[in-house]
Amino acid sequence: MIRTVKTTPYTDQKPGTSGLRKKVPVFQQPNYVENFIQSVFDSLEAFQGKTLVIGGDGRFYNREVIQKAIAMAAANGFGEVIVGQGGILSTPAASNIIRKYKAFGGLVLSASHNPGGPHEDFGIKYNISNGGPAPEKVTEAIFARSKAIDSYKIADIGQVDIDKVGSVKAGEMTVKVIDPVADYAELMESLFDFEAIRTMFASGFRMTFDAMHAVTGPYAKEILENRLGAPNHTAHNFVPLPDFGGHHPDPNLVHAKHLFDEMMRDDAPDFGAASDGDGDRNLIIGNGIFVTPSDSLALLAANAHLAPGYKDGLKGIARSMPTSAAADRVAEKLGIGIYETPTGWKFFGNLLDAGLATICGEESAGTGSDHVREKDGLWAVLLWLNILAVRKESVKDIVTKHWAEYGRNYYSRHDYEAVETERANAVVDELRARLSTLPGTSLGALRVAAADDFAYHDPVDHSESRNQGIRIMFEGGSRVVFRLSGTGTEGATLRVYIERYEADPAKHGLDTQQALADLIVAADEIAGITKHTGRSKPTVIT
Ligand code: VG1
Ligand code: CO
Repeated sequence: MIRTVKTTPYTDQKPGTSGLRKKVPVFQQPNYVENFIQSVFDSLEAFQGKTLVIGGDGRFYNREVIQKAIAMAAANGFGEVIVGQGGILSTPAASNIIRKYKAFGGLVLSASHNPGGPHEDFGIKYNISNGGPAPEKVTEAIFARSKAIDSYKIADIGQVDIDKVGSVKAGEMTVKVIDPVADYAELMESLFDFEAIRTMFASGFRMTFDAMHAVTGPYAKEILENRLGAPNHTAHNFVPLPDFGGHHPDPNLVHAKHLFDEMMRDDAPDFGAASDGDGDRNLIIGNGIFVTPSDSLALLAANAHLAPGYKDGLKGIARSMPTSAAADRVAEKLGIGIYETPTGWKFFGNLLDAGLATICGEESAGTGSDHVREKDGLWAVLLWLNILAVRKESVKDIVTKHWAEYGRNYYSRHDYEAVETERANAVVDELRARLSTLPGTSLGALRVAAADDFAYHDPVDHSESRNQGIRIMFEGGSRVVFRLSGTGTEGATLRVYIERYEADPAKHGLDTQQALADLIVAADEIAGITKHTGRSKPTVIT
């Protein structure tokens, strides 16, 4: 039986950088989830009888929301739901399923790298038929609808068994429960030289992978250990837990510090990697060297042709604006296009669909390609492994040779988390007001060459996205960028991105924070971070 239930709108269901993210108790308010899902469905057209993919990263509240989503999909007229067994689908796997089975779209349940548990974070994101996050036009329509919604539709179908692979009926609709890993593993085999990687492992190559008790555990076990022959125990923390074992499933130098420490030891393995809550981010550390995500993007682009899936070369590279310009130099050398987009994977979709870019990346540990329409943590790890298997050099050698050839972009991001929203807004508003007066001014030895608030003109659909981050460019190519996070759930997070280019190989061995020291001081001076936020140092440095 289909019921139409009366409801009243919530005013805060505005999707951010990557879907709607809130604390679990917010999602647990009466009809909160239902309102949002109905707002998504109401913003779509002509999905009757079509397929909806549903999956999540296994965090607390995942199963409850999946049951609601299935019952609402049935009531709203979808013909079929494809759901990962146990409600599990990594974000890139969900993107693949949408594309492979030509679904109308998908609901991806995740708050990514944010912690999980009864008092932590949850999230819902809608992906369109290309497998990618809904573009701004759609998320704006969803938000508008959520402010006016007065009812939702739900089918009384009881609990659907999502733990057994196979098909069941939910009213008129079919629910197909699939193995979350198989299709994804097959896709990876089609892109990379598994034989070469197997040979490398067989000859003693040592790797450590931290799944952080998040969604990539089952994927890493199957692909790295079962299919590529890496020794048992290569994947750590591989059982997904609803609270990620009480940790932040964020693969950065703070939350995966143990991995960094292990990789800096004399007897470190050859290769260390980790992924985040929903499996779309990656951390890459070689024996004795951390590879910044911006460098990793550049390196992967420069070497991608060594993997079978990219042997014909790249069409272009896209990076988010705050990501370092290391990839630009690679694009230049390859004679291919380089695109600079606002933060968030949704802006890459059009470039990938139009065949303008093949590889995309963000400084926040996201890299991916046109194989799906999301960033993809294990994909980046496997491309690295493929490159290592072909080049037969250490990560450190590959990175230092890359710097010698292209120069090094020293890069770091400083986050000030959970700042009072008004204080964080004050930083940005004040900066914005001063933009036109900054060029020509000096801070110590640094002279401001240009300053603006980044705006993006999409070359494919010609949409405009304004106010995407404040850029202060210095003479000589250094820059600092300021923007507010669109994924946090507590106050505001101010992100400061700092970059300096160094062409001289004799100066490539500096400590990153030291190499950026004058820019860090300048950033605080220009933006008055300490003055406005009362913070004397960042919460997280990556
Ligand atoms: C952050 C990152 C951004 C990334 C987004 C989603 O957004 O900076 O690069 O695309 O998270 O990634 P923000 O607005 O907080 O800076 V994930 O792995 O959280 O889906
Ligand atoms: Co993520």
